Amino acid sequence: MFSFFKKKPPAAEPAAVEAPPAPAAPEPVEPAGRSWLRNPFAAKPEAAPEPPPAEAAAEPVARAGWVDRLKLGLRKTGSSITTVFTGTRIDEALYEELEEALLMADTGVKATTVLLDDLRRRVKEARATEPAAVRELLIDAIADLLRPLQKPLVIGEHKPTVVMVAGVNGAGKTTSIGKLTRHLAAHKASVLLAAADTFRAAAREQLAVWADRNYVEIISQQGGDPAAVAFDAVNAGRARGKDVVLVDTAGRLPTQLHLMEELKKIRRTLVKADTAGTGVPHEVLLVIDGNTGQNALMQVKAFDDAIGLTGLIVTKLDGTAKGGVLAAIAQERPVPVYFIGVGEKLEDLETFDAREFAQALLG
Ligand SMILES: Nc1nc2c(ncn2[C@@H]2O[C@H](COP(=O)(O)OP(=O)(O)OP(=O)(O)O)[C@@H](O)[C@H]2O)c(=O)[nH]1
Ligand SMILES: [Mg+2]
Repeated sequence: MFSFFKKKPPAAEPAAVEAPPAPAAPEPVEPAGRSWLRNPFAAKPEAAPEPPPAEAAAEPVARAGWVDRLKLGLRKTGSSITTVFTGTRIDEALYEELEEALLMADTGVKATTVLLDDLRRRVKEARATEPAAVRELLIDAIADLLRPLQKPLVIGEHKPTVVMVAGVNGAGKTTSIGKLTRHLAAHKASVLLAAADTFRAAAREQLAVWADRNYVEIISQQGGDPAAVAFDAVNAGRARGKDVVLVDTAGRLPTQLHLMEELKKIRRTLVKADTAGTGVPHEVLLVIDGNTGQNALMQVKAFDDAIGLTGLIVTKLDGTAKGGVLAAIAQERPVPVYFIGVGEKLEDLETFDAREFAQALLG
């Protein structure tokens, strides 16, 4: 699974979990040299003990480059917040400046208030006297606020695991699906793509390119009903014994009510295709563009209300993104963030770590 342990249906393989990376034979590392995706699909030693927690020893090294890219992307936010701590005193002016900087970083009024209250409490408790110490305490406060969003995407519990992907136009849905496919395929998970964006030929072609590149199959239909494509894909995924079915959908705004109805229909149809009653779709992901600021929170709420989200992928945190919106999401609609996109390249998709993000946010 896209997490750090494997679950399988109990009857098929009781208590089967992924083996921990033994020191003598470490987990195979993908070409890009990262280790965040453990292979749940490769054969494992019979008497494998329980796996260690996600933070295996090699993890910090493997993730270092990604954190740097994230820092670079969030540098504007980082510098405007850290400027607040360059003074010599912890006073009301500092808190006021900080409030302004957090609001500018898209943190939103509610999360900003919560963070500032929490920070004041931490400063008091730690008896901090230097503004620099406040910066460290703010990292702690943000990390704690974001922690409920830190959750791995689980692949492997059901066969196939059906993942529906939605979002506004151009958020990065298809690219993120491509990256996920690449990583899943590289780790021997068999993937089937569903081009449930049937209206634009370019959309189908874009997904087909990803399918070709990764040697995975695709279910596609010109101008057909997106829900029918999704339905076919689940059946085909089951018949062909695929591990994962990724359903790409057309971009739409929450205000386009007929398109939101279509999205609900795709979801309902996926449920109907679930003849084995395993809970299809197992994951309903929203892809949000990290640059959309507070609007991203509105998107999360609207799509969650419409189709019941299980996770988020936040893309484009490498550009001019401010990043604070994750705090707003954590405060107001805590849907887990499975992945962060920090570029257009394959390796620019990483799992979300609350503390790393808080550190990157504060430069
Ligand atoms: N810089 C950057 N660009 C990204 C990232 N993710 C996606 N993109 C780019 O964003 C643009 C749109 O990506 P798509 O994957 O086509 O977006 P989509 O949500 O599928 O778009 P529609 O299907 O048209 O709604 C492309 O140019 C991608 O290369 C990212 O993390 N960082
Ligand atoms: Mg697309």
